[in-house]
Amino acid sequence: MTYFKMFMNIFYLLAFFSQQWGLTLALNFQCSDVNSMHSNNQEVSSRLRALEEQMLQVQSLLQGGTRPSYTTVQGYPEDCEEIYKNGTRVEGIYAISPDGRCPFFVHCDMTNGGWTVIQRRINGNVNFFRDWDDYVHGFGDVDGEFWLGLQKIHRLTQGGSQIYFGITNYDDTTDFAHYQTFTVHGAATKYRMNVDAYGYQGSINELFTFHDNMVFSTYDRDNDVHATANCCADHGGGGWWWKNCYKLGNVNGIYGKMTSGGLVTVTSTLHRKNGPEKRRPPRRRVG
Ligand SMILES: [Ca+2]
Repeated sequence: MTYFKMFMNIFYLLAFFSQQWGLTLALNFQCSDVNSMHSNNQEVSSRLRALEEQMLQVQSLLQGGTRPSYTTVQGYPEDCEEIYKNGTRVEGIYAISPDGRCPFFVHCDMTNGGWTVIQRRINGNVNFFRDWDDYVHGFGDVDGEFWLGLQKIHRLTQGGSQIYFGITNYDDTTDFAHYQTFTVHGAATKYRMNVDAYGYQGSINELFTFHDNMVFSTYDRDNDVHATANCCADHGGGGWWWKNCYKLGNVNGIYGKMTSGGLVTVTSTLHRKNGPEKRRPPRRRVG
């Protein structure tokens, strides 16, 4: 490569990043929810991670690859799966927009095909004993422990999604539970959740459909169906689609604490990914 070509390529890279950085800043001014989960330092870190993804796309372009074909507003990918399918394999933080509205940052797990992580607990540093507003808007750090927030989870899952629970038990053994159908509805429904056992795969018995069609509860919003108990407050204070009270799970409960009546977890991760088909599969017949 001649010096001239190298200079032109570097100039092109700088121009592209300048354009993308400006776009990100402009969008952040318009979208207050983008900033809700992050301190200033965390935001700078997240933006740099997002730029890493953009850099990989530019490198592909310079090497004769195809132009990125993200489908949503102003070039933001719909989710981690779309980033993965465009050739990126680097796990980390990326900006996405699942519905063309304000983009936000997520942690992408790229080891199994591009999963968008919606909850993560790894060390107990983040308090999950939170009120309704925190569970709606999200809390923690997407580079560490966090709950992404019901509004964003709704935006991610309303078109159809799968969910995968990666679980580390109290005795350090691991389990998983993978559902083909998972949807969280909007605020007007109190973020009602639907999950289906059709196609279930897991190392544990199928438990999550116990919570099918439940609305979300926090310690200050008792929306469970238990007439006398506040399931959330009585089981560690973590928000969930409580029923009367839970099977799977208390994944937002007290970190590392063995609790009665449910799955014992110290680490759990939920993912979102587009389902192989958008239509809801038929319910499995039970007798
Ligand atoms: Ca109750």
